[in-house]
Amino acid sequence: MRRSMFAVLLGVSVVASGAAQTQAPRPTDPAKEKRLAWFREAKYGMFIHWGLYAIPAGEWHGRRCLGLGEWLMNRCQVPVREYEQLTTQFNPTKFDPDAWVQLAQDAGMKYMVITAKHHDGFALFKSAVSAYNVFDATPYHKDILKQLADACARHGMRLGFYYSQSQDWHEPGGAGNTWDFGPDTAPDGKTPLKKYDDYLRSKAEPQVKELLTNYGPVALIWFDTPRMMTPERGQRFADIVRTLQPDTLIDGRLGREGDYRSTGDNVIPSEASAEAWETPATTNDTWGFRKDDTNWKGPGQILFKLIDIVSKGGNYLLNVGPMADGVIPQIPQENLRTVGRWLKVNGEAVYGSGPSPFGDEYGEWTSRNARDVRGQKLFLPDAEWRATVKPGRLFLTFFAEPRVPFEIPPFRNQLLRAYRLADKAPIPLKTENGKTSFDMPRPMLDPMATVVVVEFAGDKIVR
Ligand code: H79
Repeated sequence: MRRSMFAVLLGVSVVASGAAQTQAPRPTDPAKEKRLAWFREAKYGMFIHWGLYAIPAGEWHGRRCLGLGEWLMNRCQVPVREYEQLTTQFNPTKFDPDAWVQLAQDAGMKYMVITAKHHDGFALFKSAVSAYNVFDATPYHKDILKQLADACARHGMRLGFYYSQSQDWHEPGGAGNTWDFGPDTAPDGKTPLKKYDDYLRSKAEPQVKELLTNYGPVALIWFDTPRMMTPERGQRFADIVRTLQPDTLIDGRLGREGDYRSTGDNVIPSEASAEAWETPATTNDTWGFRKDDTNWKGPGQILFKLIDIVSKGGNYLLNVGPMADGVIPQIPQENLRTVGRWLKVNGEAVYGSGPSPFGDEYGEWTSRNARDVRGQKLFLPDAEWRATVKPGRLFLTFFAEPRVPFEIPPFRNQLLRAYRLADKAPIPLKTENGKTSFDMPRPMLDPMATVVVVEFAGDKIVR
């Protein structure tokens, strides 16, 4: 059942103007598509950035280190020997893995991805490869990943691991630590000045093996910032993953092609695409906890981004940054649960749904000569409504009351009926001059977002 539905979803043609349309269709790899089936259904996952950096939380000995919380060691140029001292303070007595998984489930998230090792090099798991890990180096003396993996198994939640394969500021051979170990490369930007392959072979590769051996099924490995990675180096990691767990997905930042495309951090593309992709994103302006960052995205913003992404064929991997004691800050918890309550009622528009058969609703490219900071033509987004599809059903999610009447963009299939998803209240369709429209009952049932389902004849929309 699951697979046949997936096949139908794949058949949905993606209508997108501009760049996406000019891309040649990629040859499909059946093994890859099979691995991706759950991912394409899931749509929404929880990212967790947690590590030693949650202790200083953006401040080093009274000095603020601006930027991302997990980048503190880099931004304040903290020497390895000093930063390592944080291990003596890592003792998250309030860490409750079941509570984290429960939050993800309440939020409507279908997978979780946690930082097994971030750029600072500290492992949240017991490792025979390096003693710089939570089990061997801290008074807590327990394996975080093992506890979370067990909780995920108990609750039927998929779990993936973020692993910084290239940057490792703790190791002389790893990329990134210029303040202790000098520049990574010669001025040509390519020739390593460090024993980079020794680091890969002695730490990164064997630790990835540990992750794929000791924690049960691993949904995905989330590699990041492939500095100095070449296709050959990337292939060594891919071989480890495929050999140990052939179903584990590889994200888009390994340095060799992955199973899906990762956008830039917090970047949502302007248009749909048929290939699998994922946006990693923050709930405030940092990944790792910072005590001074209270710029939380509200539930309405989070929900819009989720639906926007799903309507473009992607997944939303939304981050939380637990505090040093193991507790996820209350405000994002509440915001995620608010979105989760909406998904309990309206989840059919999201899980397993394909991208919009239209595309004009995303907005339009400016007709003027305005450019963004990267010199790209400006896209002027619209945020009134988004469309997602399942066989025979079109979901129109409204974030604001539509102009009355709302005109359904034309397609050939016969329209059967329309109703509000939340309470199944019928919505009369009016057809005039070949154009079908409806009046959204006012006020909108749910001002955050209200879904209208339009049933049509046939499985997929033909325009
Ligand atoms: O794990 C999260 C980030 O830490 C990681 N990717 C997400 C998922 C990431 N690594 N690198 N980057 C993101 C790009 C980093 C850019 C910056 Fe900086 C870090 C801007 C400010 C701090 C590097 C240091 C560039 C300027 C200063």
